[in-house]
Amino acid sequence: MKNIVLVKLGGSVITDKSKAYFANVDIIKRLAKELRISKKSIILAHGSGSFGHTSAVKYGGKKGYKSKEGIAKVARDAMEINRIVMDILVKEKIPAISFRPMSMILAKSGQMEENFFQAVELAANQGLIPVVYGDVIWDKKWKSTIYSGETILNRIGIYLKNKGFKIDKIIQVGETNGVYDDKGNTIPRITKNSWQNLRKYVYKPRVKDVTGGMQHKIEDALKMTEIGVNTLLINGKVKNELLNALLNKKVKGTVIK
Ligand code: IP8
Repeated sequence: MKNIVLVKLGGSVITDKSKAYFANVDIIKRLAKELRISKKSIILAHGSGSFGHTSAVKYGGKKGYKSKEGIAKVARDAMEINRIVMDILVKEKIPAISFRPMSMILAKSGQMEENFFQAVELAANQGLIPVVYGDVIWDKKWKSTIYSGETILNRIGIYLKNKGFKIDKIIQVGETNGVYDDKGNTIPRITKNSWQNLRKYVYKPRVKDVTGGMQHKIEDALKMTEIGVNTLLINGKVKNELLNALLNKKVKGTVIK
Protein backbone atom coordinates (compact mmCIF):
# COMPACT_ATOMS: atom_id res chain seq x y z
CA MET A 1 0.00 0.00 0.00
CA LYS A 2 1.42 3.37 -1.01
CA ASN A 3 1.18 6.32 1.41
CA ILE A 4 0.58 9.69 -0.19
CA VAL A 5 -0.14 13.25 0.86
CA LEU A 6 -2.37 15.51 -1.24
CA VAL A 7 -1.15 19.12 -1.32
CA LYS A 8 -2.85 22.16 -2.81
CA LEU A 9 -0.93 25.38 -3.26
CA GLY A 10 -3.65 28.04 -3.20
CA GLY A 11 -3.93 30.70 -5.86
CA SER A 12 -3.71 33.37 -3.12
CA VAL A 13 -0.18 32.21 -2.27
CA ILE A 14 1.30 31.44 -5.66
CA THR A 15 -0.09 34.58 -7.30
CA ASP A 16 -0.86 38.11 -6.20
CA LYS A 17 -4.64 38.24 -6.40
CA SER A 18 -4.59 42.05 -6.50
CA LYS A 19 -2.44 42.08 -9.67
CA ALA A 20 -3.77 40.41 -12.81
CA TYR A 21 -1.53 37.65 -14.16
CA PHE A 22 1.17 38.08 -11.50
CA ALA A 23 2.92 35.01 -10.07
CA ASN A 24 4.70 35.08 -6.68
CA VAL A 25 7.76 33.32 -8.08
CA ASP A 26 9.88 33.54 -4.91
CA ILE A 27 7.12 31.98 -2.80
CA ILE A 28 6.61 29.17 -5.33
CA LYS A 29 10.37 28.50 -5.28
CA ARG A 30 10.42 28.28 -1.47
CA LEU A 31 7.36 26.01 -1.38
CA ALA A 32 8.95 23.77 -4.03
CA LYS A 33 12.05 23.43 -1.83
CA GLU A 34 9.90 22.48 1.17
CA LEU A 35 8.14 19.83 -0.93
CA ARG A 36 11.47 18.39 -2.05
CA ILE A 37 13.07 18.38 1.41
CA SER A 38 10.08 16.50 2.88
CA LYS A 39 10.79 13.51 0.56
CA LYS A 40 7.07 12.61 0.72
CA SER A 41 5.04 11.00 -2.06
CA ILE A 42 2.75 13.81 -3.10
CA ILE A 43 -0.08 14.53 -5.49
CA LEU A 44 0.10 18.26 -6.04
CA ALA A 45 -2.59 20.69 -7.12
CA HIS A 46 -2.47 24.44 -7.44
CA GLY A 47 -4.98 27.20 -7.86
CA SER A 48 -5.24 29.75 -10.63
CA GLY A 49 -5.27 32.98 -8.59
CA SER A 50 -4.95 36.12 -10.66
CA PHE A 51 -4.46 34.07 -13.86
CA GLY A 52 -7.57 31.89 -14.45
CA HIS A 53 -9.85 33.85 -12.14
CA THR A 54 -9.15 37.20 -13.83
CA SER A 55 -10.02 35.68 -17.20
CA ALA A 56 -12.98 33.59 -15.98
CA VAL A 57 -14.61 36.68 -14.42
CA LYS A 58 -14.31 38.38 -17.81
CA TYR A 59 -15.15 35.54 -20.18
CA GLY A 60 -17.21 33.11 -18.09
CA GLY A 61 -16.83 29.36 -17.90
CA LYS A 62 -18.50 28.27 -14.66
CA LYS A 63 -21.85 27.62 -16.39
CA GLY A 64 -20.77 27.82 -19.98
CA TYR A 65 -18.84 30.61 -21.70
CA LYS A 66 -19.58 33.90 -23.38
CA SER A 67 -17.45 33.41 -26.47
CA LYS A 68 -15.21 30.76 -28.00
CA GLU A 69 -12.26 33.15 -27.96
CA GLY A 70 -13.00 33.91 -24.32
CA ILE A 71 -12.97 30.31 -23.11
CA ALA A 72 -9.81 29.69 -25.09
CA LYS A 73 -8.21 32.54 -23.12
CA VAL A 74 -9.38 31.11 -19.75
CA ALA A 75 -7.96 27.68 -20.62
CA ARG A 76 -4.71 29.22 -21.78
CA ASP A 77 -4.30 31.35 -18.64
CA ALA A 78 -4.98 28.37 -16.34
CA MET A 79 -2.20 26.62 -18.25
CA GLU A 80 0.11 29.62 -18.00
CA ILE A 81 0.30 29.57 -14.19
CA ASN A 82 0.76 25.79 -14.40
CA ARG A 83 3.71 26.30 -16.72
CA ILE A 84 5.28 28.76 -14.27
CA VAL A 85 4.82 26.30 -11.36
CA MET A 86 6.11 23.37 -13.44
CA ASP A 87 9.25 25.25 -14.49
CA ILE A 88 10.07 25.92 -10.83
CA LEU A 89 9.34 22.35 -9.69
CA VAL A 90 11.45 20.77 -12.41
CA LYS A 91 14.31 23.24 -11.76
CA GLU A 92 14.10 22.20 -8.11
CA LYS A 93 14.66 18.61 -9.33
CA ILE A 94 11.19 17.45 -8.32
CA PRO A 95 9.98 14.74 -10.76
CA ALA A 96 6.75 16.65 -11.40
CA ILE A 97 4.45 15.73 -14.27
CA SER A 98 1.61 18.05 -15.26
CA PHE A 99 -1.82 16.57 -16.03
CA ARG A 100 -4.26 18.87 -17.77
CA PRO A 101 -7.64 18.53 -15.96
CA MET A 102 -9.52 19.67 -19.07
CA SER A 103 -8.33 16.54 -20.89
CA MET A 104 -8.93 14.21 -17.94
CA ILE A 105 -12.44 15.02 -16.68
CA LEU A 106 -15.90 15.31 -18.26
CA ALA A 107 -18.74 16.89 -16.29
CA LYS A 108 -22.51 17.22 -16.60
CA SER A 109 -24.19 20.21 -14.90
CA GLY A 110 -21.03 20.76 -12.90
CA GLN A 111 -20.81 17.16 -11.63
CA MET A 112 -17.95 14.92 -12.70
CA GLU A 113 -19.25 12.12 -14.96
CA GLU A 114 -16.09 10.60 -16.38
CA ASN A 115 -12.40 10.80 -15.68
CA PHE A 116 -9.10 9.36 -16.71
CA PHE A 117 -7.27 9.35 -13.37
CA GLN A 118 -5.61 6.05 -14.22
CA ALA A 119 -2.79 8.05 -15.80
CA VAL A 120 -2.23 9.89 -12.49
CA GLU A 121 -2.25 6.56 -10.65
CA LEU A 122 0.41 5.11 -12.97
CA ALA A 123 2.64 8.15 -12.54
CA ALA A 124 2.23 8.10 -8.74
CA ASN A 125 3.08 4.39 -8.69
CA GLN A 126 6.29 5.16 -10.56
CA GLY A 127 7.33 7.60 -7.81
CA LEU A 128 6.59 10.69 -9.89
CA ILE A 129 4.75 13.76 -8.55
CA PRO A 130 1.54 14.31 -10.55
CA VAL A 131 0.46 17.97 -10.71
CA VAL A 132 -3.07 19.17 -11.50
CA TYR A 133 -4.55 22.67 -11.39
CA GLY A 134 -7.79 24.62 -11.34
CA ASP A 135 -9.10 24.49 -14.91
CA VAL A 136 -11.99 24.76 -17.35
CA ILE A 137 -13.69 21.37 -17.71
CA TRP A 138 -15.96 20.31 -20.58
CA ASP A 139 -19.57 20.01 -19.46
CA LYS A 140 -22.17 18.00 -21.44
CA LYS A 141 -24.99 20.33 -20.35
CA TRP A 142 -23.39 23.74 -19.81
CA LYS A 143 -20.62 23.47 -22.46
CA SER A 144 -18.02 24.20 -19.80
CA THR A 145 -17.60 24.48 -16.06
CA ILE A 146 -14.72 25.46 -13.81
CA TYR A 147 -13.19 23.11 -11.26
CA SER A 148 -10.92 24.40 -8.55
CA GLY A 149 -7.60 22.73 -7.87
CA GLU A 150 -8.84 21.26 -4.57
CA THR A 151 -11.97 19.79 -6.15
CA ILE A 152 -9.85 17.93 -8.70
CA LEU A 153 -7.34 16.90 -6.04
CA ASN A 154 -10.06 15.55 -3.75
CA ARG A 155 -11.63 13.57 -6.62
CA ILE A 156 -8.22 12.07 -7.42
CA GLY A 157 -7.87 11.28 -3.71
CA ILE A 158 -11.14 9.33 -3.70
CA TYR A 159 -10.06 7.46 -6.83
CA LEU A 160 -6.63 6.57 -5.40
CA LYS A 161 -8.11 5.51 -2.07
CA ASN A 162 -10.36 3.08 -3.94
CA LYS A 163 -7.25 1.76 -5.69
CA GLY A 164 -5.60 0.95 -2.35
CA PHE A 165 -3.50 4.07 -1.73
CA LYS A 166 -3.33 5.30 1.87
CA ILE A 167 -3.95 9.05 1.97
CA ASP A 168 -2.19 10.45 5.04
CA LYS A 169 -3.89 13.83 4.75
CA ILE A 170 -4.67 16.77 2.53
CA ILE A 171 -2.75 20.00 3.07
CA GLN A 172 -4.24 23.20 1.75
CA VAL A 173 -1.70 25.97 1.59
CA GLY A 174 -3.29 29.42 1.77
CA GLU A 175 -2.36 32.90 2.94
CA THR A 176 -3.81 32.68 6.48
CA ASN A 177 -3.05 30.58 9.55
CA GLY A 178 -6.00 28.34 8.74
CA VAL A 179 -9.58 29.54 9.22
CA TYR A 180 -10.21 32.58 11.43
CA ASP A 181 -13.11 33.28 13.78
CA ASP A 182 -14.74 36.73 14.14
CA LYS A 183 -11.84 37.95 16.34
CA GLY A 184 -9.21 36.87 13.85
CA ASN A 185 -8.08 33.85 15.89
CA THR A 186 -7.40 30.52 14.21
CA ILE A 187 -10.19 27.98 14.66
CA PRO A 188 -8.09 24.89 15.50
CA ARG A 189 -10.59 22.31 14.32
CA ILE A 190 -13.77 22.18 12.20
CA THR A 191 -16.13 19.22 12.11
CA LYS A 192 -19.41 18.64 10.30
CA ASN A 193 -21.29 19.65 13.47
CA SER A 194 -19.27 22.73 14.37
CA TRP A 195 -19.34 24.03 10.78
CA GLN A 196 -23.02 24.99 11.08
CA ASN A 197 -22.09 27.63 13.69
CA LEU A 198 -18.73 28.61 12.26
CA ARG A 199 -19.90 29.15 8.70
CA LYS A 200 -20.90 32.76 9.38
CA TYR A 201 -17.30 33.74 10.27
CA VAL A 202 -15.85 32.57 7.01
CA TYR A 203 -15.63 35.22 4.34
CA LYS A 204 -17.65 35.00 1.17
CA PRO A 205 -15.60 34.73 -1.98
CA ARG A 206 -14.35 37.94 -3.47
CA VAL A 207 -15.80 38.87 -6.87
CA LYS A 208 -12.60 37.68 -8.54
CA ASP A 209 -13.01 34.11 -7.28
CA VAL A 210 -15.26 32.02 -9.51
CA THR A 211 -14.86 28.76 -7.58
CA GLY A 212 -16.17 29.80 -4.17
CA GLY A 213 -13.26 30.71 -1.88
CA MET A 214 -12.83 29.45 1.69
CA GLN A 215 -16.40 28.21 2.25
CA HIS A 216 -16.12 25.98 -0.79
CA LYS A 217 -12.73 24.65 0.39
CA ILE A 218 -14.11 23.75 3.82
CA GLU A 219 -17.25 22.10 2.46
CA ASP A 220 -15.22 20.05 -0.02
CA ALA A 221 -12.84 19.08 2.82
CA LEU A 222 -15.77 18.01 5.02
CA LYS A 223 -16.84 15.61 2.25
CA MET A 224 -13.36 14.06 2.39
CA THR A 225 -13.74 13.37 6.12
CA GLU A 226 -16.54 10.95 5.15
CA ILE A 227 -13.88 8.67 3.62
CA GLY A 228 -11.59 9.18 6.62
CA VAL A 229 -9.26 11.79 5.14
CA ASN A 230 -8.58 14.97 7.12
CA THR A 231 -7.53 18.32 5.70
CA LEU A 232 -5.08 20.73 7.25
CA LEU A 233 -5.25 24.39 6.23
CA ILE A 234 -1.99 26.27 6.73
CA ASN A 235 -0.24 29.51 5.83
CA GLY A 236 2.14 29.16 2.89
CA LYS A 237 3.50 32.68 3.38
CA VAL A 238 5.18 31.51 6.60
CA LYS A 239 8.51 29.78 5.98
CA ASN A 240 8.58 26.02 6.71
CA GLU A 241 4.88 25.72 7.60
CA LEU A 242 4.38 23.43 4.58
CA LEU A 243 7.50 21.41 5.44
CA ASN A 244 6.40 21.07 9.08
CA ALA A 245 2.89 20.03 8.03
CA LEU A 246 4.38 17.39 5.70
CA LEU A 247 6.61 16.10 8.49
CA ASN A 248 3.68 16.01 10.95
CA LYS A 249 5.26 18.73 13.09
CA LYS A 250 3.34 21.48 14.86
CA VAL A 251 1.85 24.21 12.64
CA LYS A 252 -0.55 27.10 13.11
CA GLY A 253 -3.63 26.07 11.19
CA THR A 254 -7.06 24.50 11.09
CA VAL A 255 -7.73 20.80 10.81
CA ILE A 256 -10.97 19.65 9.19
CA LYS A 257 -11.88 16.24 10.56
O1 IP8 B 1 -7.97 28.75 -8.18
C1 IP8 B 1 -9.89 28.00 -10.61
O2 IP8 B 1 -9.13 27.16 -9.76
P1 IP8 B 1 -8.87 27.54 -8.22
C2 IP8 B 1 -9.61 27.71 -12.09
O3 IP8 B 1 -8.22 26.35 -7.61
C3 IP8 B 1 -9.96 28.81 -13.01
O4 IP8 B 1 -10.18 27.85 -7.57
C4 IP8 B 1 -9.70 28.54 -14.44
C5 IP8 B 1 -10.47 29.96 -12.69
